[in-house]
Parts: sequence; structure tokens; C-alpha cells
Amino acid sequence: MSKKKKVRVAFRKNRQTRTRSNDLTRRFEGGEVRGADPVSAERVRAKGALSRHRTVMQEVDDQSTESGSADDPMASMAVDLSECLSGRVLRVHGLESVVQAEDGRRYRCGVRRVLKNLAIDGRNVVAVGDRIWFRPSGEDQGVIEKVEPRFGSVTRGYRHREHVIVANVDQLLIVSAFAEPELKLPLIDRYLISAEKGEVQPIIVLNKADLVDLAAYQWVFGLYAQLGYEVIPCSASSGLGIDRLREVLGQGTTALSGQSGVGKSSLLNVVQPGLNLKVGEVSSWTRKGKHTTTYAELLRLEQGGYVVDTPGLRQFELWDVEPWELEQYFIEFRAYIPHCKFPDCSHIHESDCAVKDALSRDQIFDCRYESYLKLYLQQPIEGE
Ligand SMILES: Nc1nc2c(ncn2[C@@H]2O[C@H](COP(=O)(O)OP(=O)(O)OP(=O)(O)O)[C@@H](O)[C@H]2O)c(=O)[nH]1
Ligand SMILES: [Mg+2]
Ligand SMILES: [Zn+2]
Repeated sequence: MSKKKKVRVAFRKNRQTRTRSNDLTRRFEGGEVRGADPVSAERVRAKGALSRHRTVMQEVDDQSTESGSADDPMASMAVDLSECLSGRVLRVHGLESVVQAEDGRRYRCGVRRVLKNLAIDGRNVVAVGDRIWFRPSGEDQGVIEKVEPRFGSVTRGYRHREHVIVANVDQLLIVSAFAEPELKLPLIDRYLISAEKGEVQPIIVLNKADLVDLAAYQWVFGLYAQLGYEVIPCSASSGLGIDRLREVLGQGTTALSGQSGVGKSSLLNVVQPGLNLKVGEVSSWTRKGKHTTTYAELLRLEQGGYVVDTPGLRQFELWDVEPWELEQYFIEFRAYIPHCKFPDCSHIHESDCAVKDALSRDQIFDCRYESYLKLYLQQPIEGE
């Protein structure tokens, strides 16, 4: 038996369990670190993060206690975990997942009904990288009973729902190509926002360097370096940047995401040839790639570190970022915002806007402002 109950849930559930350190480089202690630049040290959550709540109806078991945190619907469902094993989700196929238990054994798991119902709230029931508890049944099957809170997830909006691309990752490699398919900076900017929001360290990887003259792209490296983001120029064909990539992937769990055909799987194959990931061909007539990787998969690298290769995305819409919150994610705007005449300035049509003044003085890059505009006005990226 189950009954419905109204609960208040925070939009940003994971803030309940971990507050972000201001030092974005904390996960890299002792390793190669990005400079402790003042810009990233100032980074804060978008305003409103602490106050926005919504009420949802959720189904709870009769026997469940009232002790769970109202901010975490999962917590309000008492689950007897004594017969369960803990594991991590390696792959998801619809409502069936491949889960690896701590002893390394793999199980095909369905999802407990009450968890499925939570999906109505727009959250993915189970995502690759999730840490879960499952009740084994038979040799290699089971039922997922509980999903642990997620730390570090990459999400997007897809068909008016939240699509969790990957959960519990430390880093996101935002993979683009210099050419074939063409470089889209607004797409990188969206990924950066998603990473910031999901509390994942973003690193920009620009692949297919063999196809272009790198000198023409110095400004792109300069732009993102100024903002405090590492940019790794790479080529799966020539081997450029692969050493740095290996270093980066040696730490924690890293997801690779980007358009189809940019070379995510190719890069991983060069990092570790034994992976034998399927690599596609860029279809010459659309230049959009053919979606060769069809599901996200968590893989362990021999050198240490875990990676999640993900399928290319045609569209990348932000999820749960309101237009007035965007300015917080454009970190170079921050210094100017307090000097705008109107406290609720959108930096678009207002007079005496310090952000637009900075833009006219070339203190803000045109392409970043254009990204902001497109997002604010909810315009698609060209070619989407
Ligand atoms: N010239 C050149 N081609 C590359 C490079 N890296 C990958 N490619 C080619 O780009 C095409 C797409 O590579 P994939 O690795 O399948 O791309 P992907 O990003 O994994 O694509 P999806 O799985 O569809 O998301 C293949 O034909 C690769 O051979 C590179 O550095 N230089
Ligand atoms: Mg691929
Ligand atoms: Zn303004």
C-alpha cells in the first residue's frame, strides 16, 4: 500500500549534503592544478539557490517514517537495506541498468516501483554513475531500491524534463572539435554553466587540431584561460594533447560530453587503446556526426580513474536556470553587475548598464555576451 503526500523539495537538492568549497581546484590537491585564479575563487552559486522550493506530490510507503528530510524525497522512503548490496550504475537501458557491486560482480537491475513514480517529478530515476542499493535476485539480477544523493552531475533540459547525463563525476570534459563539426562556443558556454551548476570541474577539450591552424584559435585559449578554465587542444589523429588528457583522466571520475562526431570515443581509444570504443564517421552532408556511441558507459582506466563516454547530443538546453540567474554564471560579468543603474538590470536593453559598457570597452568578449543573450532570450544555437 502507498499513499500520496505533499512535500517541499529544494530545486537544488544536493546543496543539502555538500556545500561547495570556493576553491574549485580542491580535487586536484597535489596534482596538476589550474592556477588559483581570483576569478574562480570568487565563484558562487546563482542567486536564488537557497530560496527556491517547489511542492510535489510523491508516493510514500505506508510504513515509511516521517523522519526523512523534506528536501530529499528519497530520504522519506524507509527502505530495508539489510538484504541489499551497494553498487554503481555502469549503464542504463531504459528502466534496466547494469550495476556493478563492490565485489566487482555485475547485475542487471530493474527499478523499484516507488522510485519510478518519482520520475514524474522530472528527475531521472537512475543515471550512469549513480551509487545505488539493490536487492539481488538470482545469479545476476536485482532491483534497485535506493539511489544515493548525487554529487556532481551533468544535466540538461530535454523535452521539458531534466535529463541527467551522468551523476557523481568529478570532472566534465567539454569536448568540441576545431572543425568537422565546426566549433560552437555558445555550446561550450552552456556546458560550462551546467558544470558549474552541477558542481563538476569543467575542462574544455578541443579536438581535431590536425585539421586547422592552431594560431587562429589563440584567442579562444586566451578567452577561457582568462575565465579560469583549462583548455586542452587535442588530436586523436596526431596525438597532440593526449599526455595531458591522460593526466587529467587519472583522477576521479570524468565524463566526456559534446556533439556527435567531435571525437570523444576516438580520444578515449588513444588514451587507452584496449578500450576499443566504436568510432564513427562524420557524415559529410550534415557534418553533424552519426551518433556512434548510443549509450553512456562508465569505464575504468588501467592507469587509474574512471571515465564515462556519452553519446553525442544534438541539443544542449540548460535545465532549471532562470534567465535572471544567468549573469551569475558569466563570471566575467560579476565585477560590473553592481555598477549597473538598475538592480534588476538584464544587461540587454537598460541604460547605464555596466556590463554593456564593459562590452563596448572590450573588457567582455563579444562571443560570451552573445552566448548570454541567446540563453536569456532562449534562442537556439545555430544548427540546433
Ligand atoms: N581529423 C581528425 N579526425 C578525428 C579526430 N578524432 C576523431 N576523428 C574522427 O571523427 C569521427 C568521429 O569520431 P568519434 O570518436 O566517433 O566521435 P564521438 O564524439 O565519439 O561521436 P558520438 O559517439 O557519435 O558522440 C571519426 O571518423 C574519427 O575518426 C582527430 O583528432 N582528427
Ligand atoms: Mg562516441
Ligand atoms: Zn546591466
